[in-house]
Amino acid sequence: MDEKPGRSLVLVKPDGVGRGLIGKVLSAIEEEGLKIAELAMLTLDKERAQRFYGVHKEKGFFGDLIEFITSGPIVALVVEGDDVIPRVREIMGATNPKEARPGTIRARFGESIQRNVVHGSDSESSFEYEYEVIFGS
Ligand code: 3AN
Repeated sequence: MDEKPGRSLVLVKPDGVGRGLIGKVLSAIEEEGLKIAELAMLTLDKERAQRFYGVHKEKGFFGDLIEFITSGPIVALVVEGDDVIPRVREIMGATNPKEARPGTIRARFGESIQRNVVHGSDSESSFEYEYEVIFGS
């Protein structure tokens, strides 16, 4: 029996939406041969943003991160495909755009470790959690 394709929760963050980079992110995903299965534009409130980034709540940058991710609309995607989680992370590049491999989304468009245009799930369990926060009731 064929295995179900994996899923990753991808966000185009407020910097990416504000700078007109939605299309570039969608293209990079589609050109990788991955499928966009769900798509929504929304603005996170503080409570939902804090839940989304719950694993980082003890970090010094948490307040800034919440401020930033709630600063404007985001585009949330469910991306499907084989090995989707590492493949999305590969096309996004490292968290810090200065360390991101040339050609990746963050290397091309990221301005800083915070303003790095995109988010992608780092594991299947993160996907399940993030999907519930963003697309759940
Ligand atoms: P990634 O999104 O690459 O998985 P995480 O999960 O370590 O990175 O961090 C989540 C988000 O928190 C990052 N996308 C970035 O916006 C922000 N972040 C991570 N580390 C820092 C830091 N040292 N200073 C400011 N923001 C950070």
